[in-house]
Amino acid sequence: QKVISKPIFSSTTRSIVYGLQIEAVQNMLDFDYICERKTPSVACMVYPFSGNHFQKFYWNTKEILVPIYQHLDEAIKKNPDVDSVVNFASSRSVYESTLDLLKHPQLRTIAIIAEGVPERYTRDIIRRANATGVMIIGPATVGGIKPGCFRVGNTGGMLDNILSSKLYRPGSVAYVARSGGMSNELNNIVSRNTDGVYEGVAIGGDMYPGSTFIDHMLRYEQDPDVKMIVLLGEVGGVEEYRVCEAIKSKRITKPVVAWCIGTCAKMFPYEVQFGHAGACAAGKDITTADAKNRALKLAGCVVPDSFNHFGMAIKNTYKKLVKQGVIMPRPESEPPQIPVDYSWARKLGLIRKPANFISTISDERGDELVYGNMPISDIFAQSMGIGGVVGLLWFRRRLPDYFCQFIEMVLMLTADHGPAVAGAHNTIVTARAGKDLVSSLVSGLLTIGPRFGGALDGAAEQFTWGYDSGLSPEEFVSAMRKKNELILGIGHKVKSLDNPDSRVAMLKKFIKDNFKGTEVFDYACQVERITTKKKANLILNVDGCVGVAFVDLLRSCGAFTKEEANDYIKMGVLNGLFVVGRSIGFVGHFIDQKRLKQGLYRHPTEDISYITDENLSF
Ligand code: Q5B
Repeated sequence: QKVISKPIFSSTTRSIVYGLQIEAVQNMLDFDYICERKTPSVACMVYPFSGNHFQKFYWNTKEILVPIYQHLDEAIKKNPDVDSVVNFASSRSVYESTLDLLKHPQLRTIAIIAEGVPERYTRDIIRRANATGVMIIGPATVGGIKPGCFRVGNTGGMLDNILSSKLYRPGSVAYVARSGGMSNELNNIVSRNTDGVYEGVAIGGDMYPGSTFIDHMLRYEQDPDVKMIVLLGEVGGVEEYRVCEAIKSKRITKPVVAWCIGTCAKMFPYEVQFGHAGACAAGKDITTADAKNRALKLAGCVVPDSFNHFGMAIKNTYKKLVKQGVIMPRPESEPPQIPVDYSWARKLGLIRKPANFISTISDERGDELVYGNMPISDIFAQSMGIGGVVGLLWFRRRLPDYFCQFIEMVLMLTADHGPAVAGAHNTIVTARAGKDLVSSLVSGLLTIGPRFGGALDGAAEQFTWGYDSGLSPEEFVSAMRKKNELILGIGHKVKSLDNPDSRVAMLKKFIKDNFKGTEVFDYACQVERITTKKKANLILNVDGCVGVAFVDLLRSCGAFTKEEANDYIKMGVLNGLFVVGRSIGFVGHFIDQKRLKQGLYRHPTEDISYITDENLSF
């Protein structure tokens, strides 16, 4: 048995939280604030798996930094005012960490939260702690709470619970129970029937708790501010008998209201193991809840007939003490308000805020990723392919099969056009300058524009304008000439009537074989007949062919209204097809250069015409 008669927590208690329990620390700091503590009860945290750093917490609305130390020794050295630890280490590591904590005489109270700590380890911890007079609370507990002073981790639950049970200011009733659930119940019962909780400890549900009912009740007996004691025991173990002995030997003289839960065990035809490891009578009559309730009553405790009357028993005892003048109820004061965390308030539906972003194409929040309105498993089940995915993510709708096939055809045909084209060249030069994949890819993509690969949107717009304005192909060509503008989608550096672009031939065939309407495409082909008369390379190129075909697709496939089709043309989405397709090739060129271990590229000077100021004249 421990002989710790002094209070273990006060309004100046400072603690170390062992483990990266951010939420629990915030809960402790919120509790401190509503208790009107001057300093935070958490001095620092210890987390062996990261270097020293700071963690941000709220102190009411202000933000404060709490240090996190990698090594306990340093945390102790830097915080000489700390005497308590809330140890959140897991059942696997709690033994070692607690032995480490016990090496520091500065630490007087250690709460062990972990469940499932092997009994031989707990017993060794108890032996060592008893030898040095250290109070152990737990394992398998939330810890304890002392209103106005200190809260162990999450004891007392959410802030609204703390407020409704008035745990922000001390009352006159001290209790001891087994677990967090039981102590929460007591916080509620005590606050409804008395002037409130003075201190409450949950010793934990294991067979061998680090401190027992009697350890805390003897402390309460010594504390002049505790006017009555509440004990909530349970079936299993003999700890309650030690309380009986202490009452009989007058080591406990304050009124005790007690109850052992688990009286229903007798209704079962077999031995019942309740939720806690120690909550089992194990075939011994004296460890049943009924036997212990009888013994507690015999010893002089107020023991009700059933748990239903527990609150009333507490109330009557409290009232008697008030009548006797032992307890003088104090006027209530309002606790300071703690702002609700944004995420929590949102969850409760207390606040609303306009979103900074709106997004309509995908949603990753549920069990399954959704593109458009379609879970990705359906996309695979229906073999929608990359064309179907583009349809969902770009246009938010399911496109007809031939539309999807056309998209895939474009991506495949534009995937690469050799190392000589502007974009591939840039990617290669960048890769050879030692840059990474993304930099090399981006340097290639940045060349895509009205002259190279990025003429799809311009072509779509120009040809649609000509067609919709009712201009004949001849009138269109001369209108463009008058405007001094090149016709986008017309012309190629190497392809011509004599050296036709097979990609364009394939596209033309697909368009004619599958599209429901080909008006703008046909119009562009008529323009091509005129431009190629001027020069054989002024063909309808790959950009132009895809651009105009897409206008026809949008207008005739039945999946878009005319307005939607026109909007997409104006929006400039079609170059995206070339960007996506050609990215495949650029990545290939990057890999190729790296694989071939190509060094830095320097352009040969003989290939540059150096022009001096003297002969630079117009
Ligand atoms: N003229 C493509 O020019 C090129 C004219 C024109 C009216 C035109 C040029 C052009 C529009 C942009 C375009 C996409 C720069 C091309 C692509 C992907 C690629 C690339 C690859 C791949 C070629 C000679 C005479 C001049 C000009 C006149 C030229 N274009 N008139 N409309 N569009 N096209 N880009 O051969 O009287 O002699 O002064 O800008 O659609 O990028 O493989 O390389 O997959 O990677 O250098 O296929 O056509 O011709 O500039 O010497 O002009 O024709 O006004 O007339 P060139 P220039 P004049 S596909």
